[in-house]
Amino acid sequence: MPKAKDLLTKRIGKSIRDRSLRLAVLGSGYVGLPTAALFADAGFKVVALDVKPEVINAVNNGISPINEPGLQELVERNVAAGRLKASLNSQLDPREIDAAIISVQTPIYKSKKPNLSFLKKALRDVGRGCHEGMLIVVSSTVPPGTMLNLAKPMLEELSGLRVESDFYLAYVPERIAPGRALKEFVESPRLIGGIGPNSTRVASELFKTVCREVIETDAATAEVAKLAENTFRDVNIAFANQLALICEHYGVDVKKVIEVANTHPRVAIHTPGPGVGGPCLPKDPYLLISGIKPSKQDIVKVARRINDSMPEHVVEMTLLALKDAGKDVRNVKVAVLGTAYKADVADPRLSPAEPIIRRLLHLGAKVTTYDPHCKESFGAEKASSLSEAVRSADCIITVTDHTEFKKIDLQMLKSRARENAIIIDARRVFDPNTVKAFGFKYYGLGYGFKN
Ligand code: SAJ
Repeated sequence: MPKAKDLLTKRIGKSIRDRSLRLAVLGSGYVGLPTAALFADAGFKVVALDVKPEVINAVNNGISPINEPGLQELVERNVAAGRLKASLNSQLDPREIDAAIISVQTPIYKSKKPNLSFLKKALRDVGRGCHEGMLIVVSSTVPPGTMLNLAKPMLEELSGLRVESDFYLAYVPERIAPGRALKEFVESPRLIGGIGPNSTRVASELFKTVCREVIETDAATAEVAKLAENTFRDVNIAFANQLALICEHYGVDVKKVIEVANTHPRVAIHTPGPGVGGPCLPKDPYLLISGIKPSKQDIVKVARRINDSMPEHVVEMTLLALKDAGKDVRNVKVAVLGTAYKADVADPRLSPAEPIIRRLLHLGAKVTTYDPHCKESFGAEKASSLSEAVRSADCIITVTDHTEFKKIDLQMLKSRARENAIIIDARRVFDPNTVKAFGFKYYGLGYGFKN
């Protein structure tokens, strides 16, 4: 006769295959809502939970509150089909669901230590009704050891059940980049880190219904791997940024340096810029090192410091350029192009534009922003068009590499901006020689002042 735990595994496996499994996604943000919508589209009945009534209302009216390519259609279709609905967290009855995916934010405090309060609250909400055969997945980015030392004991204590024999628990980190979230959710291999083999197997079955490829591992490995991915990127960008400063010193163009260095088969240097923003890279490296003894030789912290110093470097470049042009920062109009944290997204979270704009405002400059996607202006004046933003500008700073900025009509720029206007190309969207031929003074990040 099969053991009770095998029957449980079989039961949930069958409910995944025949789509009768009822799923709740806790946290309907940039990751949670795409998750809920994609599982609904795969045929499951999904409830997307959030604490914000405006998010719930929007989703239940078939409207995506998040600007993500393809998400609006997906939400609309699945709400209309009755597979997707949204509800307040407080209305969650875990006994009415068979699986939960936790996608709440895990920010850091000012001290750079992890703030797990949202995760704990979500675990409590699910744990108090956790029942036999249930699958609980944590998708939020967490410090190493969180699944074993926090999620498992909390859920076992709240439910009185044992993980692996009575219910299933897995860490399945997200790897989606805003702007390409739906495509990457489906196409990027998904790490499945169960607390034990049963949990891995069940979580794998669920994610295989949406993701093209799953990679089975254990929870602790998945936790560290997720943080390693983003930290690797942050460290690589920090190296590119330091290289940019070195190139400025020698009057060499970092763009050309990276282009030729990257022809080496084992070299892949990232792109320097005015700073590293967004909800993940500025935070995840701190989660990676949050549990270990501080060390003097810490590449992770140094990289963070380098990347955090880039906005100030852009301000210094601007001040130097203004000084060279004999202009006083208090009497100039600066046009900042781009407030989103990266190209072609509307998201302003931790954008390097913020410290740059606030510092220039503090120094007395008149700052006007223009961003074709992002509404934020960080206290500066907001122009409704590019041409309005650059009108009578003494200085133009490119902070985000939106596609639109790479196609700027330099003739228009020339006719709208002041005579001899300065371009601070912090994202290197322009060709320096073309810009100079139009009569602008050009200062590029990693391009140098001597060029
Ligand atoms: N940036 C550079 N130079 C580069 C690449 C990026 O300066 O060469 C800057 C961007 O402009 C931006 C910041 O870094 O300000 C972060 O952008 P990003 O594209 O590196 O990352 P995110 O935050 O949009 O998404 C990352 C992704 N992680 C990796 O690529 C390893 C994504 O796959 C993750 O799912 C996401 O973090 C997350 O949520 O963890």
